[in-house]
Amino acid sequence: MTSTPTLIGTPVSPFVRKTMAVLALKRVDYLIDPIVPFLGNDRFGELSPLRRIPVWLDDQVTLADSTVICEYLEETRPNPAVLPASPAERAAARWLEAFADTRLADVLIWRLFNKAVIEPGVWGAERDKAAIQRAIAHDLPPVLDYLES
Ligand SMILES: N[C@@H](CCC(=O)N[C@@H](CS)C(=O)NCC(=O)O)C(=O)O
Repeated sequence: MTSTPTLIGTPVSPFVRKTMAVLALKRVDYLIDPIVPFLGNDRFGELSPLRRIPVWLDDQVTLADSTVICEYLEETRPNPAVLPASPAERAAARWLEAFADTRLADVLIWRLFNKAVIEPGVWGAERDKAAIQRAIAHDLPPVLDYLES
């Protein structure tokens, strides 16, 4: 008998939510262990050597990257597909994913959410309003313009 897979990571993370969206589209049964990565214990460090979420655990694999997890889900559960059929459209979809995982995440998670929520809420630092304003006014518009285009 196979055990129910587990997704480790709080849905506050967009990388966890990306993986949850693919799991929902594919109607996969799984358990969620909604940990906050900064507070993860030694066991978390063993499962996720970069100490990042999400982590996927099933009878076959332990994976600690959302893109790798989603590709694994696509290959092991091909219907319904989340990627388009043609190579060009698949590549375009993968590029949007890569852009979102890097530049969009850098601005939204690290420059904005980190300054507005994590630093004051988790680490007790003073909220850096100038940095937040800079991210909203300067860093975010070109990223959203590119996605709109
Ligand atoms: N490339 C990774 C990035 C995951 C990532 O950066 N997750 C953040 C939460 S949004 C995290 O775990 N951060 C913890 C840390 O940086 O210590 C993926 O796609 O899974």
